[in-house]
Amino acid sequence: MLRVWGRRSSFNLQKVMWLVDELGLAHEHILAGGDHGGLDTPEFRAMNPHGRVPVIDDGGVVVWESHAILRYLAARHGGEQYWSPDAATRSLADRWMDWSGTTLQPDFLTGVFWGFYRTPEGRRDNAAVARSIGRCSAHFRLLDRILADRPFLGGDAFSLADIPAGTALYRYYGLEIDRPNVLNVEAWYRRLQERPAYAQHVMVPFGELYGRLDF
Ligand SMILES: N[C@@H](CCC(=O)N[C@@H](CS)C(=O)NCC(=O)O)C(=O)O
Repeated sequence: MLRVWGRRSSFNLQKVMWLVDELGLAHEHILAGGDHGGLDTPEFRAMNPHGRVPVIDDGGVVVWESHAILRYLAARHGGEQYWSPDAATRSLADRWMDWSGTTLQPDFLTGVFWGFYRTPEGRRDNAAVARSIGRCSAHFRLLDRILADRPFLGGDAFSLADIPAGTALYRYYGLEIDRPNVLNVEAWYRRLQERPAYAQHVMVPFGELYGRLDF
């Protein structure tokens, strides 16, 4: 049986649980990280030397790093919809996953979510947060142009392309920050919210993270 470690408020765990549920995989979810702890035990470090969640154990195959887990699950269990035998088709999702990890996440998750929401008010670098919010506006305007002629980031069908960037939407729209008017992104967000797996695993209240830098 597939086992998945992570806390429900973990952005990176949410990506994995979203896919696990889309694929209908039987699994055991073990709460770990944050107030649940458990990341420093020898057993956990043997699975992930970095002591971070998410981690999966799929019948003895241990994988850490959220996008590596998404690719593993898609390749192992996703069939052609999630893992095409054609390298060019796979690259349609791959590019958006890597863009999210290297561009959107640093500006949104680190710059805005950590810099603004998770940092206690008196310790915020407001100028840096404002710059990150501005870069996020540019990223979401770009996504808006991409989504003008397609329902999902990778094209006509939901795919891995939607998961990392789509996971950011719940927090992006949940913060009191300036956002651009991006109607195509909003329509995409509505389409994702209609998916039961998104509603269950991504739309998780994140109030426990307010003003907390300790995990
Ligand atoms: N690049 C890693 C980041 C892993 C990471 O930083 N995970 C956070 C949660 S999102 C964590 O383990 N934090 C410590 C904790 O929850 O106690 C990934 O994508 O999996």
